[in-house]
Formats: sequence, structure tokens, C-alpha cells
Amino acid sequence: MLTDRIQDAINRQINNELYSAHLYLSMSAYFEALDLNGFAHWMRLQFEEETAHAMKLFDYVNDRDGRVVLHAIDQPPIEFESPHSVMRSALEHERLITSMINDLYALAVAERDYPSHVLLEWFVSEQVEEEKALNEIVAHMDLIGNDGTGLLIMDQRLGDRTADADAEAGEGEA
Ligand code: OFO
Repeated sequence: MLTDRIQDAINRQINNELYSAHLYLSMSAYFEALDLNGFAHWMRLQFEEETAHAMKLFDYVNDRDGRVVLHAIDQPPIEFESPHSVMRSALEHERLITSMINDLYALAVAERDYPSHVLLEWFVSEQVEEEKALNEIVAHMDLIGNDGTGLLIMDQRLGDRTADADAEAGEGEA
């Protein structure tokens, strides 16, 4: 049985993950409009991954005999300055999600909720991967600057991302 504090906090995190999915789908739509299909593909997989994160928490609350409560999801940004600024915003967003996961983990420690620890350890590790993948992409985009050819090479690389390689590679190691 979950305590009310843990249940409320996990329910909030379900919404945060669903907002992340919404945000990345909006970023995918932006890239589609620019015909940067590799970036669009990468963001679409990111959307799927965030939906899976939300469902992992959703299932966990139910498994612990809790009650999932969903809230409204905010509208994500729809316009961005440039492909570069999209990836920088995604990195900032992941840093924010990391701090939320850390707070949730600290709450599970304070409440001595060991099953939640175990679940949240997965999310703590996942955030390391999320930030690593985006850090690398942003670093590469910093290097290419305004070079159009570099952007197209990057688009091709991101288009190689596979769903299975998500957690490990992020940018697609193919
Ligand atoms: Fe769910 O990890 Fe990104 O936000």
C-alpha cells in the first residue's frame, strides 16, 4: 500500500512524463515541418519512450493497490528558434525531469518505501542516459554551428536511432 504522499507524488510524475511525451511530439512536428525527418524520427521515439515511462509509473501505482489520478496536460511550445534551440530545450527539460525524479527518490527514502526505491532506481539511471544522449547531440550541434551540410549529416544519424537502442545510445550508434 502506498502512502498518500508517495501516491500523490507519483501521480504528479505520471503527468510530468506525459507532458514530456507531449513536448517531444511537438518537437517532432516542428522537425517534420522543416523536412528534417531524422530529427523528427528521433523525437518521435522520444515521445514513445516518455509514454512508456508514464505507463511504468501508472502500472506501479495500480500494482501497489493505489489509485491513479490524471491531471490536465499543458500545451507544449509549438514554435522554436532553430533545430539547435530545440535540442538545447530538450536537454534543459531532461535536467528538470532529473531533479523531479531525485525529489521523488528522496521522498521514497524519507517514507522508507523500499518498493518505490527499487522502481525509482530505474528512473535515476534512465535520467543519466537521457541527459547523456542529449548532451552529446547538443555538443555536436555546437560544433557544426550554422553549417547546413553538418545539419543534414546529423539528421541522417538521428534517423538511425532504433527503439531498442534508446536507453543505451540515445543518438543511435548505428
Ligand atoms: Fe522520462 O525521461 Fe525524459 O523526461
